[in-house]
Amino acid sequence: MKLEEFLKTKGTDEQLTRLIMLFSKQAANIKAGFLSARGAVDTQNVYGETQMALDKWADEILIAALRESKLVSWIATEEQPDIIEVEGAVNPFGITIDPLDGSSLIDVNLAVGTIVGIYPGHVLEPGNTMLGALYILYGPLTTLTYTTGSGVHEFVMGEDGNFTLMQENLTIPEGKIYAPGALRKDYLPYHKKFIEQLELEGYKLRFSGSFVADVHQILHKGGMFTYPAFAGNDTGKLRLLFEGTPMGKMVIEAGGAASNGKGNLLDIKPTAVSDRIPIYIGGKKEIALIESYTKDSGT
Ligand code: AFP
Repeated sequence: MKLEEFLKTKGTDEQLTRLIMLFSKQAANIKAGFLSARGAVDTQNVYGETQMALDKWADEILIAALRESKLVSWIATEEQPDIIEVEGAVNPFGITIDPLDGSSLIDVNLAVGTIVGIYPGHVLEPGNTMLGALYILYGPLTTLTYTTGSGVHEFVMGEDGNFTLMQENLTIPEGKIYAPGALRKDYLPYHKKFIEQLELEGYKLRFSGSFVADVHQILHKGGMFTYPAFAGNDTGKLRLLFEGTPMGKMVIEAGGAASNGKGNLLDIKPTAVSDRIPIYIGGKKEIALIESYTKDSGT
């Protein structure tokens, strides 16, 4: 079944359907850019990182498409310092976009993705107010996975650029994969204990440098992803709004959990678009374990 038909049969709100379809239509454009926009450009984003040409490309085409559609009032993207307000928008929706997560992997041809969070209004609100989330993964196949609060559903792009249902009602299985970010030498004691426990239980290491690809794998195979706080850095590396919240929403809707190590990631109200946060995402069992270790440590 095609994506649009599926959204209709699920009774998805008409404006949300249009928004999800807009992103699905941009997937082929972004893929086309993989061939034409390679290499780095010498500008920096708000985090002081050098932007790859393709990040800019994806950022620009998504913002242009959203502006033209007038489907959302607010657009926050990882590549822009300020939240964009859309003149004459027909919906009060706010949207967060990581145009190309894992961009350091582009030049070595590994999987990267676009992550989107959808809010009923402004985006500086806790994730539990979200209307939905989606991500597009550009791997050997291009897939689109979305939730609007009634299941997590996955689609695959065909040669014509349209998406067809691959898996309905995805649920995270029990599994033994762990994807740990940060350097082991910098682990804080409660985190070290957690990772050692997983290793003792036979968890296998799978960390690619693309959060969206790693969480996608865990959604299918079970286990957990973490980019923790570490020595000298109490927020970790990943962004709450662009990475943690939307992928957290996805995994929670699939029966898993998402945490900052102390509590639900979706309960946290951002203070700024640039907020970073320690992240633990995956199975309920693993997230309960790290939260118990954090609590015991009095952190
Ligand atoms: P980019 O989108 O800038 O490539 O960042 C990737 C990322 O935020 C996330 O996708 C990875 O899990 C993480 O960084 C990798 O970080 P390290 O390079 O520190 O392992």
